[in-house]
Amino acid sequence: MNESSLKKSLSKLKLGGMRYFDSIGSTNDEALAWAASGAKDFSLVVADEQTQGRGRLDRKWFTPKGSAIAMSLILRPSAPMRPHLSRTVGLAALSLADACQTLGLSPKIKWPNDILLNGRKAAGILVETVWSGVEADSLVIGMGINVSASSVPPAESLKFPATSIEEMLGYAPKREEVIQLVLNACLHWREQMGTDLFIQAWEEKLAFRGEAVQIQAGDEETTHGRLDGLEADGSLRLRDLQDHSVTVRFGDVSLRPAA
Ligand code: BT5
Repeated sequence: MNESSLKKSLSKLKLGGMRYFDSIGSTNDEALAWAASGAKDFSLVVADEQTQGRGRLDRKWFTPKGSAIAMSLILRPSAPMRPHLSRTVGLAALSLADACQTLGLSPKIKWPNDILLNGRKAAGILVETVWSGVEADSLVIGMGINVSASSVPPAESLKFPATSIEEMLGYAPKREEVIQLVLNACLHWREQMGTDLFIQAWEEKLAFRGEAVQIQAGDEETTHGRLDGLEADGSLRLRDLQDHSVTVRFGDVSLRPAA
């Protein structure tokens, strides 16, 4: 992938703008700065390599040269989208899942922000907001996708096992084609963001649905329960051991199958 092959693949999409980097610290940092200085809706930052790629809570995200996708999409929320901004991570997850499915894979969404292939993490999402007072001026959807096998970090550096599209498909698709699939799916799901169908589609793709899981949120005690589904705002719903409904909100949450 290079700037011109990417531009060619995305030529039919109405992007607000595009910035491509052979190497960058973090595409989310670039997109946040661009959004704050007036980037148009649906502008895209893509890099071949990230040297300071970030996950949640500034955890490191590994994007070695020539093997992965690091992209950040800037959305300026329209009036109908505004009441549903808490669903933005779902928009990203459904877009990534659709792209994987089009490639012939069977993705699952590990709530809130991971895409699993065969139970292993193949992509991560980091949504960040540019605020204007109390209003969200724009959203930056950062997506990191392991395309080639060489994008997968060493197992000993990970808390959750990882994989790549190549490991699952037997070949590495062109990264610019994967980006095109993700953006097309995003255009579709963005229009549906306020609908019940959106929540249903998101719910259907959840990993561990109906299974026993444990949730660790920050320093709080671990919650044990069965993964039930999603609330209207995209929060996760569990049934605890007493069969009570428990809502888990977004944040520093890690979801695991029950030990
Ligand atoms: C995430 O965080 O999964 C969000 C990752 C978002 C990355 C994109 S790339 C484009 C944009 N620019 C950025 O700077 N970021 C976004 P979290 O759930 O906190 O998971 C982070 C953890 O995933 C790390 O602590 C590692 O254990 C693991 N990890 C790091 N690199 C990985 C990779 N390439 N594949 C699988 N797991 C990885």
